[in-house]
Amino acid sequence: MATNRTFTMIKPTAVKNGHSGAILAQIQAAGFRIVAMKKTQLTIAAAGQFYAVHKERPFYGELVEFMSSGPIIAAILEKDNAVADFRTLIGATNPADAAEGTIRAKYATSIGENAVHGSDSDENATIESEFHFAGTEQF
Ligand code: 3AN
Repeated sequence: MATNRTFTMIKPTAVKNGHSGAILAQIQAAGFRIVAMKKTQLTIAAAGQFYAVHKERPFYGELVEFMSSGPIIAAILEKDNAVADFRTLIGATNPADAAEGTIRAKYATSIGENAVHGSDSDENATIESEFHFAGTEQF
């Protein structure tokens, strides 16, 4: 997959609170093109696999439980410098540290329930995109 792509999920609380439309509008206004998108719910097993890289971290169990607690919106996004630019758009992991106007500053309710996921590298963007989408679902 090209390195101008990143992967995102709108997390369960943000979906439940009705912020999906506003978040997607902000993502598109920032110049990202939607390559693939779906509303889905992760099983505990799937969330555990997706976040396996965090297995040893103290918040792993809480993270897996939260991310499987309700529907999410998963999407692949395309833009020059997608991974870095998307992380700038969403802001810091802890919403208390997220810059004003960023998606997490506006919609996150806590460090765990922080509104959106954004891939942290081109390599992980590819792995995470392939976790959620077949090639035939990407346009
Ligand atoms: P980011 O999502 O900004 O790359 P990571 O990779 O450090 O941040 O963490 C992955 C996810 O784990 C975060 N999006 C957040 O939901 C959760 N998380 C990170 N740190 C904590 C924490 N201290 N307590 C609870 N959940 C956390």
